Amino acid sequence: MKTEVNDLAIFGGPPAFAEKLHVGRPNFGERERLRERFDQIIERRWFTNAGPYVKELEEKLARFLGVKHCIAMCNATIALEIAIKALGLKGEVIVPSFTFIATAHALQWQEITPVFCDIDPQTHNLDPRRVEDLITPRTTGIIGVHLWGRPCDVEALGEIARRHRLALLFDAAHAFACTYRDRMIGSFGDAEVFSFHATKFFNTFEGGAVTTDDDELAARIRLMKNFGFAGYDNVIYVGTNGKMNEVCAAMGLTSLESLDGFISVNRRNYDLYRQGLRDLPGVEVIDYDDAEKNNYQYVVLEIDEAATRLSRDELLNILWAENVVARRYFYPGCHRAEPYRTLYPDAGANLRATEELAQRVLLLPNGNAIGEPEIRGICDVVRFAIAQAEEVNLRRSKGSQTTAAEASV
Ligand code: T4K
Repeated sequence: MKTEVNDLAIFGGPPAFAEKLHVGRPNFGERERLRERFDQIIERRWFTNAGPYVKELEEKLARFLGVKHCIAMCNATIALEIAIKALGLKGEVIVPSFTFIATAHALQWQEITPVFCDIDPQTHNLDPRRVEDLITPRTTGIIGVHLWGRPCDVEALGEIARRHRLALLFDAAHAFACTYRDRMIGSFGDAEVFSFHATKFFNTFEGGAVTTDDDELAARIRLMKNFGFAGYDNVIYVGTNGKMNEVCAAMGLTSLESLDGFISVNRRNYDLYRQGLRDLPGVEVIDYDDAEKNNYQYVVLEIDEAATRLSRDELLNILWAENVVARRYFYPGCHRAEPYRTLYPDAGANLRATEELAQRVLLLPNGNAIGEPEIRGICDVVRFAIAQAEEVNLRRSKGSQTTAAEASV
């Protein structure tokens, strides 16, 4: 327990945790089931290319999500690229800047211009009122991101897309097992893309999927993720290699069996954070709508420096020194990363909510790698640091210590 400012690790005190606590520590299910499946893969000598585990995973995911087609892929970035190409997007596509860089890169990679749109500061998702202002004759589509698993305004975006005859794709990387108006995310828009990366609540080591109710689109995507092969020696389409392998599918099937457990651990942890940080002025833990299904994977704080008197970045430094590797997803916003900041140096002028949020957001560890003692310890550090804000700022302005952020993680 820290009682004076010198106890903070940033000022030389012992860190609150002996081991680093990461935001993205992977969840995993039954080890024995996974081993059995690995043995099966070796026995069968079928390692990739639409193997039996991939097919089983696709079927189970499609059923779980209530969607006609699920095409498993090697990761969500390739899945996004393929979905974008299969939808025939070109010219300009409207996307949020407040997202992981892959959403923008999947367009730029194909020489499509990502047109960055501001978010609604309440939901952190695309603001449909701003989307319409950005549509030009070159616009071919909209990509909404269900950030933190909280659904976009699917209805408003769908209505805009229909009226302007634009494709509508959702980056659902965070939104596996979440609902919008009681319906599973996965069958909205023309297609949706999930990430099953190790850091995601449901993971396949690396992986992703495109889901859609559109038969033709699904057939095109299946071809594209397999070099365009329609059978041995028969290439009928341009394609790439987006295939998921059997090891990843085995992990996916095993993770799927523990899904309810992952959600209840995340939910319990999320509630503990909310309790631990309750009534702390200037610190808000973002809400999930309890009327919907959520995976509670992301514990997202918004830090209002005017109230805490401690900046988000100073709090980050303090936490890192204590071995809590909190993250600033998605600082500084795609528009401030290369190549976008060079290509569109003035983009920030239209992205006020994005720029403000990027200064406030801080994510804390969740998942089945951490539990109650760690969460109580993290909340104690946050409370203590904020209570000592004045003293911390004074010392830091004298520049007596290096920052944790300067040290490598
Ligand atoms: N769209 C959105 C909205 C996304 O958020 C993402 C990915 C994508 C698309 C693209 O999906 P993928 O192509 O990746 O399927 C991480 C993830 O790498 C990335 O998948 C994720 N979003 C993003 C939000 O977070 P980084 O670069 O911040 O962190 P990373 O991968 O180094 O992991 C974070 C921490 O987790 C590490 O410091 C340590 C811990 N960790 C990580 C791995 C991989 C572990 O403890 N064990 C592990 O195996 O991007």
